[in-house]
Amino acid sequence: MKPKILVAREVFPEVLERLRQHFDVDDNQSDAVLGVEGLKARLAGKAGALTAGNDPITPEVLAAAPGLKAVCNFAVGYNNIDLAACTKAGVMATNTPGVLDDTTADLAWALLMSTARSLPAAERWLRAGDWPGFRMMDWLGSDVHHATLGILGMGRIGQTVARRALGFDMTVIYHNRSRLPEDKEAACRARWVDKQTLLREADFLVLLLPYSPESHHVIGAAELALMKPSAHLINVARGGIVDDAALISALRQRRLSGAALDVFEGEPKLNPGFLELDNVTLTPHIGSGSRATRMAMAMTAADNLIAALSGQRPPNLLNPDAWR
Ligand code: 8YV
Repeated sequence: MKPKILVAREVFPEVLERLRQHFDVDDNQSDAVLGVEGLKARLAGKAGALTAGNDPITPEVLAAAPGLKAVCNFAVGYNNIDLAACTKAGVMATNTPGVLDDTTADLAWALLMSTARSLPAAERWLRAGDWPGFRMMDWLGSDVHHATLGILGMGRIGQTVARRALGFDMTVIYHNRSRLPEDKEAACRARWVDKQTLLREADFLVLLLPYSPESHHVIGAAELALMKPSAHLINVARGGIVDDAALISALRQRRLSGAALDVFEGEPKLNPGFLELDNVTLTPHIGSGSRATRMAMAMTAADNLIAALSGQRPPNLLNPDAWR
């Protein structure tokens, strides 16, 4: 008999097909968000699960699924998974590092360019029929070329964003708990600085750190106050890293020129303050959203699950202590 698994969200048919070769699959192609109660009900009797970054794998969910051996996120972030609780329950947890670096870095750049030149607001203005023709003073943006790019969180995606800055002749500075080895710094022509220097000097500050209790509100009122009034903030990492209320206040008072955000505190709900502002670009958590990358993420998660339930160590195991 094949092991039973849950695919907690909609995935490509090719992924389901691959999983069905190995498992008895309970799918959720209607894509209803299951939440804690839904997961508890659907995970009972299952040996494994493919989950999205917003499926909460809590101690309560784990307690309802005593047969569970592996939870494989199709996301690089795993703040939805209580890793310590998984380890305690002997459940392997995996993520999908690497496959989404370029696509997420591309979106970071799209947002950076977008906020630099107020593209969404300018387009709304044009669509509304408000464009009277050329005027010298309309939509005066910020130059990206030769500006200083600051990156907070210099993992794989941060480095990928940095390498793209070369084409814009930018100065690149970064802050990370640990400094990159010299060859990696050289590859992205980036210089390590302390956090205060990063905040003070960046013309464009891109956030690329994982969410955890330590990174909660890493950018709040005090940090925003250190930034140049001409600067732009770009967040493609996680909601909660930025104090959204403090950001709205800074943008409203033009203490910060602009922001571009793909992630929000409490998403998919949005602080309504954002909607009143023209100096913010808003996208619905689409950092990894190219067809090829989403397919690679889902297939990577499937590979992890197949390995985990066939007695092999999954390639992207997050909690080695759960490996039996
Ligand atoms: C996912 C993400 O789209 O990988 C991550 O951490 O935030 C996104 O790429 C999302 O979490 C769906 O699982």
